[in-house]
Amino acid sequence: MKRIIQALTIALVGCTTSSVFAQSMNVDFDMSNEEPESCFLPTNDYAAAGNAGHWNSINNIFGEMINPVGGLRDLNGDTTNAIVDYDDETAAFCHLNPDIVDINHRALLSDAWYLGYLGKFPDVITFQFTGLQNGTYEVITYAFIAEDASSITSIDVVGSPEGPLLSGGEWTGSPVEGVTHVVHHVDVTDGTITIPATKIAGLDNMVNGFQLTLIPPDCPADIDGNDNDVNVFDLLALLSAWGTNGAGAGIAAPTDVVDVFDLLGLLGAWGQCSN
Ligand SMILES: [Ca+2]
Ligand SMILES: [Ca+2]
Ligand SMILES: [Ca+2]
Ligand SMILES: [Ca+2]
Repeated sequence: MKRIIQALTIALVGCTTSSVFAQSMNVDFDMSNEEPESCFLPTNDYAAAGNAGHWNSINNIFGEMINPVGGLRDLNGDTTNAIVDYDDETAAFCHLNPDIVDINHRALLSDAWYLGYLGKFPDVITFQFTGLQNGTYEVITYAFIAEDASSITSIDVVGSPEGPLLSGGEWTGSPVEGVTHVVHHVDVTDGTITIPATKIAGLDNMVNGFQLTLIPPDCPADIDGNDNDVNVFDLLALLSAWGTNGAGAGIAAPTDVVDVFDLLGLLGAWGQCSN
């Protein structure tokens, strides 16, 4: 066994692993470029209701949604192929929410794309992410206006099991599901997530931003690096733990020992993990 591991290790010189699921991202519809004294971009340590990490500032020039040069950045700040856009004529605004004291909550929730303002803007706006890596995503949509607890917005994520969900109500000091935001899940097969937002009640309605999380598939054979890829590194980890209760023992029963059934399970799952 040792010799096999040594041979495989030698064969691997020059190979590197890479994280293939680095496509989780935070998006703030953000007017900090135009009104820096009132509106801000959240800091990277701000998780809101999702994950902390880089926040993309998506601003507005004459109704055009302006994405970062090269595409949206993931939570690490690395460029992805994804962009976000919308389908209608509206605008983004900055407005002060004196009730929202926390600077990062304010940074996310005080600037937004408007819909349904006294008929000035459409009652339905559809946002769309394109160029995403395929997989299962959790989608958090912020649709909240602190000044108007009667403002209710319906958010749908096309293809999600949850369907349309309502967002709106009283500010309580922190993000609350169903008040400041809603949570959907969706399987992405063509790189696209489509999110219609509909005014239900209130004077004006706002969509403040999004958090997308690519959910890693359940992949018990991915025992090395948790990179959602079953490859020779996982095989090496399994062989290193042969006969013990170490890495790979749980791929196949009996789950307290790494044996040939685990090896067969790993080989059967070879390649990219998928849902
Ligand atoms: Ca902002
Ligand atoms: Ca915002
Ligand atoms: Ca792996
Ligand atoms: Ca086993």
